[in-house]
Amino acid sequence: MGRLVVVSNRVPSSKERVQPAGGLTVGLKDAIKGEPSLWFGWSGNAQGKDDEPRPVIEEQGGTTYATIDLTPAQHKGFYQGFSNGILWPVCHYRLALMSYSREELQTYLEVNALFARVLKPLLKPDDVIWVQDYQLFTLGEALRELGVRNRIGFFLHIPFPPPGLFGALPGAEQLLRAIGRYDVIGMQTEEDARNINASFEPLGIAVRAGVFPIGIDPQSFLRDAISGGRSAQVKRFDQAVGDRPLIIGVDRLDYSKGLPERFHGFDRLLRRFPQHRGKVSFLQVAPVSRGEVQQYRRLRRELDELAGRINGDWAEMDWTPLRYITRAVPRKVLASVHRRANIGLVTPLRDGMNLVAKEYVAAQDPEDPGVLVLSRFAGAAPELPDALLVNPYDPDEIAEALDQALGMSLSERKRRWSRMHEAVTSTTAATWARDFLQVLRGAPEAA
Ligand code: ADQ
Repeated sequence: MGRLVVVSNRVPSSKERVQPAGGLTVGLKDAIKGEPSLWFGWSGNAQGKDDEPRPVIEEQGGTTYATIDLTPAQHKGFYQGFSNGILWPVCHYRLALMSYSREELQTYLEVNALFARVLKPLLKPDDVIWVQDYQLFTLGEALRELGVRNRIGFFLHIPFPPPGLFGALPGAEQLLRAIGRYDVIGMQTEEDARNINASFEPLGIAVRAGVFPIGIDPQSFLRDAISGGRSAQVKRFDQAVGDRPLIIGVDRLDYSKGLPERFHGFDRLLRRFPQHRGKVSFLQVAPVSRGEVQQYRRLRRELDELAGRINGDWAEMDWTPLRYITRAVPRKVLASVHRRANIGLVTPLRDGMNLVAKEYVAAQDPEDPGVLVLSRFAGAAPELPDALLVNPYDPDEIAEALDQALGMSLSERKRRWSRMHEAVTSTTAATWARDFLQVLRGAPEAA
């Protein structure tokens, strides 16, 4: 069997290779374990020179990592500009947040072509190539144009919007034709697959996207949730919260995650259901991400103001309603706070999957599980119908679900949790990678 070649925009740093943080790295680490593999992509360094880059090659844990630096102009146009400032909002159904620039599209195409040129000499004839995510829509086509005949698969971690919405992006047709050159295309949900297939149809693109929902490693998250409880940070937190009910939210600080609406939802809970005042607290961890993009800076200001207002309105001398942290928190600490929390509050306006929802379920104590309040627009929602599903745009609906969760009987909590737990342990990071690679390896060779 040939090697597995993974290509993603960012290659995990040597620390992340040992202790992966996000879903993509966890899932892929599992996939590359025990088979010869190569992982290729950007090093994370944006101070590269203008000459054609030479990849830096490292071996670690049986995998070869090959990385290149980007120049400041490539980083700005390809990564910050076209990927995060244009494709990200469009794919999350937020056309009005896109700031389109033809130059940035050009840089995006150039960096994808550059990836292809640097990768090609590293390939062997029987390798299978698995390309990850929206930064690399056109990499497969660029490889084909260089004469690469290997099987090439593509997985999209974020949503794919309906054809009319994606079609409003200038250059959409060019991107769709490029995506259509992959041998296997994977999406998170049925809805995403329907949307991209409907975009392919009028262009006569024959390939059809399939559904491969990503998951977590539930056993390892549960272990972290249990062992994290012994840390001093968690003990201090437990003391501060006491036996009051706790709501937890964990997200990158991103406008797709519905954070202002969620804060308003918590505010409505306290306004409309006074029995919870002075009791329930809400911990939101939201590490700043993409701080250089204007929309993200604006969101941060909005949340700072809202958090201040909510605490100003409701706090008492001995009770802080909202704890809001914009720094990263160690994974074990987070896992153990998930276990302690009575409610996991996950309300993205749109999300490819949302692994936090699955992590919350995995971390629970089966004898006294908490309740998941989940947006119906998260990719995880169709897999977790036993969560309390809400429309994340409606703070009143969020408040009502929180009130319902706070009053839910132990038997109902157990019933809902055990079905969710079944879903989280049957679709994991490992099954995601295994299922995708099985289809890719079985695909006919490029003509
Ligand atoms: P993200 O948008 O990053 O991922 P998510 O799926 O929730 O969203 O994954 C985030 C990961 O980072 C989780 O494992 C979470 O625990 C971790 N994390 C978040 N905040 C953290 C913090 N403060 N400290 C430590 N860890 C933190 C994208 C898509 C998703 C899709 C994934 C995987 O947007 O929809 O589910 O890829 O495909």
